Amino acid sequence: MRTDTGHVFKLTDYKPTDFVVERIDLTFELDPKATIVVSRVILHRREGVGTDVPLVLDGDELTLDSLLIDGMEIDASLYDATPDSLTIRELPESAPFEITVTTTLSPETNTKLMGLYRTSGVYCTQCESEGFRRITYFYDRPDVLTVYTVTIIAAKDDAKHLLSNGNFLGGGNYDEGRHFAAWFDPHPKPAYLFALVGGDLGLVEDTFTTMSGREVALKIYVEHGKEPRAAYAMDALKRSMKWDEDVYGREYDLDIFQIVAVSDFNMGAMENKGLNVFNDKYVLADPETAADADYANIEAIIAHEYFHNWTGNRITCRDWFQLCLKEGLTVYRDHAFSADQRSAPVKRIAEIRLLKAHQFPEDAGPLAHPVRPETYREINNFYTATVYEKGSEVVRMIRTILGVEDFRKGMDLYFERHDGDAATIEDFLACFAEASGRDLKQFALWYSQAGTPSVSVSSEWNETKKTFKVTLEQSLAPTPGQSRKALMHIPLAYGLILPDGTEFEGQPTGGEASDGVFHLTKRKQTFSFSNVPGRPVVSINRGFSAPVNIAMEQSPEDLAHISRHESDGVARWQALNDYATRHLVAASRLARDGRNLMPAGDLADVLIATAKDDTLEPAFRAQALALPAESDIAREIGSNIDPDAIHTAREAVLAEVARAGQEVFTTLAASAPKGAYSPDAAAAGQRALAGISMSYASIAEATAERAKAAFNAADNMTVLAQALQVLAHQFPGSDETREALETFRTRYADNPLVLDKWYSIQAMAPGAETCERVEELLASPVFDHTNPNRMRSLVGAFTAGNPTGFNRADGAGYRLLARQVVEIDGRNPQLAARLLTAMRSWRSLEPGRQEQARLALLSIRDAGKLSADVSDIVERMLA
Ligand code: 0A1
Ligand code: ZN
Repeated sequence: MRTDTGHVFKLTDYKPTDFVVERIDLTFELDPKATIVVSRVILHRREGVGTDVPLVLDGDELTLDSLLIDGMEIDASLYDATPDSLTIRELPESAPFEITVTTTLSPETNTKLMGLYRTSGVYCTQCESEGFRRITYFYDRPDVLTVYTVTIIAAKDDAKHLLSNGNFLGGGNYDEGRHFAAWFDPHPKPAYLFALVGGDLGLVEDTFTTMSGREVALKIYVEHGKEPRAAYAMDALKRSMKWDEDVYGREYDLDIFQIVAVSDFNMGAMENKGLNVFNDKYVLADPETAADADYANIEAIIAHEYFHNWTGNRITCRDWFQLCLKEGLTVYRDHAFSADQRSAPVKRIAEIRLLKAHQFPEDAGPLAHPVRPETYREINNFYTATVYEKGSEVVRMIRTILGVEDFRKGMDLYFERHDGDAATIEDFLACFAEASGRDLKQFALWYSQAGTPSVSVSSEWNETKKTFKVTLEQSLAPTPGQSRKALMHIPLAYGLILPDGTEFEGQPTGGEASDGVFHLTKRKQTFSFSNVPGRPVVSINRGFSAPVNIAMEQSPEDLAHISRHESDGVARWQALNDYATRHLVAASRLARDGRNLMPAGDLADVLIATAKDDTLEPAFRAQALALPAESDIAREIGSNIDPDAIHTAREAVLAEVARAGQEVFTTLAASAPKGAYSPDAAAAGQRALAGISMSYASIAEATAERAKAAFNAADNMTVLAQALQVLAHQFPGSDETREALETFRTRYADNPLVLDKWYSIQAMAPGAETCERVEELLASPVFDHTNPNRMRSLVGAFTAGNPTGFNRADGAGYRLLARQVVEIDGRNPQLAARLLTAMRSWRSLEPGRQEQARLALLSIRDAGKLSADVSDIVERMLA
């Protein structure tokens, strides 16, 4: 294991390499225990670098079998090889030279799933961020771009398909039942985009004709027998390719695009040039095994990886500090794609929910970091909601500030100027500044300052003068390593809704406000409107134009006015959600103090009216009915959190809404589309509305019968999983629930991805007892501890999706996680570190739980040999 060296990498230390790589030729002789890798690299000394400077290449757990320079052995005194590096001295002054490095790997025992490993009999690689150095000694950094030629040799019966990046050069038979394939990728790339796959796989093929008329072969490789389940992914791929041409004018650039689905993968997927490797969860779908959310995820992730071909691969990052350059931008692009394919407001609502659920707590806790971090100890710990989701929000704000046209001009300039480069955030911003003539210096703080800004909003209506003033004031709390913050440029979209429900169109004075956006650039600014016919209600941060917390005293009547008249669906949902959140926070406080809760009749009325309003699309109504989660309420409360009180309050409100709207919910519960299943957004929206209504109706009836009947009658996974969840969460211990869980388990015993839903639903069942149930499931001989999807579906779902169970007052939930983290760390540090981040908000708990959490964190810290990944997280959490 690479244990923690404590070394801190700094953005300001960036320096180009001493040697320039001209090309690399790799040969792999695949074998489960002893794969031989021969790497021939041509390099030359960079101009101005002294002849006394050695070549220092990266390694990780490597042993050097042999080293040749220009085909000749060299004296042992001229090089040093350690597991982490290869240093070669006395290399030519300026002429190019070739080094030949041979290493031997054991893919079968590579449990970290970084570098070359085996999963279900398939050889596969994962090189981002620093996996290539586990294959051979090389400059494993994103600013070293070169062309790759790859030859793969393997026993035919061990690996029938031999794949790598770029275009296929040729292949054929070799000796003793072996064969080979050779690939050449003409596009210079960094090592993290290298990929190799070898295995006997099922293949789904199609073609795509690009806008310039080139035909591209599309191939998706999956386990044999699962080919029909790749049809939706293929369709999503073709739609993504077309969308990038239509919206950004970006065309695919190789003759072939390949996707391979594997069952052991640390993340969602990886954008290796021309050869994407996917977690099979994000490729495989059919109505019987995948729910609507799975289809939507597949569509989004296929698009995300495909879009990386331009934002990430053609233009890559200079160093890992710039990760958001490719990730934030590509998330922004995949969000826009999904919005175009589905309902834009519903997609935006889901994004806001996700951002607030994952990124806001990160920004408010010990793991807070800027969108572009300035230091790191372990880069794998920076594939975060901040880099990805907030990174996307920052790009979205650039679009808001510039407007659609100038934004597109900036993107065009970026593609034109930096194609083939390893670029920085400064390069990216300069393109937008130049294309629009706007100064983005203050805006750039979004990349360097961590934390979620707060904006307090107050307003003043003068009935006699008919003036209306909106005062905005920004603040940003200190975050780790950043005690003082500078003032930000915050673009806040707004609307002034008049008493008759129409919108006031006048322009304010007091600062820049164009196209319905206040540009808050000072600490405090007042925007004044005159000739306003009647007292308006402000709808602020419409569509969540800036990722900030808004503090505003708004009466329930004003919020109801917005939610009735807002023309923008997202803003309408925001008003409703704010209203519900405020109620739930107040109710939770009463529950904590053991007092009676106030009635929820007004809230219930608004929700039921929305549920009934068939001028609104069903998916929107389903979103409106989904009350803020317990974790959302906890985040709003902020400190001294008692998860049990929140649960009690939320359940009581749910029950009150359910009883008040029983009739409506009963009708809507039967409104799911009939006939053959289709994953399209409209049908999925209808199922979502029917599903949540079924859940309310069941709560009102206080029996498991309705959910059990839905379970028995279900002819697709969306309805089946929804019914199982209602049973397990609302009626635990009932006969119906026991029976349904058993039916589900036996029906899908051979389908691990579906069984993951069974694990997650049980792990998220509220209440202290779930902790024991999770332990029991973990101890089951059929549970595969080495597979990341299994671990996430059980341990991840429990820790991140079950506030009462995980935060059990006696600390048993924290101890469970601590034991798992230490155990997993020995095999797969990345996974262990990621699971541990579930404890990032531990300091906002009430004192008793805080102490239990602290003890659990200390037990990890003192557990002995920890990976760099886990030790980095645990140290930051305890700091
Ligand atoms: N670049 C990928 C995410 C990714 C990062 C690291 C990995 O290593 C295990 C794998 C994938 C993306 O954004 O999709
Ligand atoms: Zn990505």
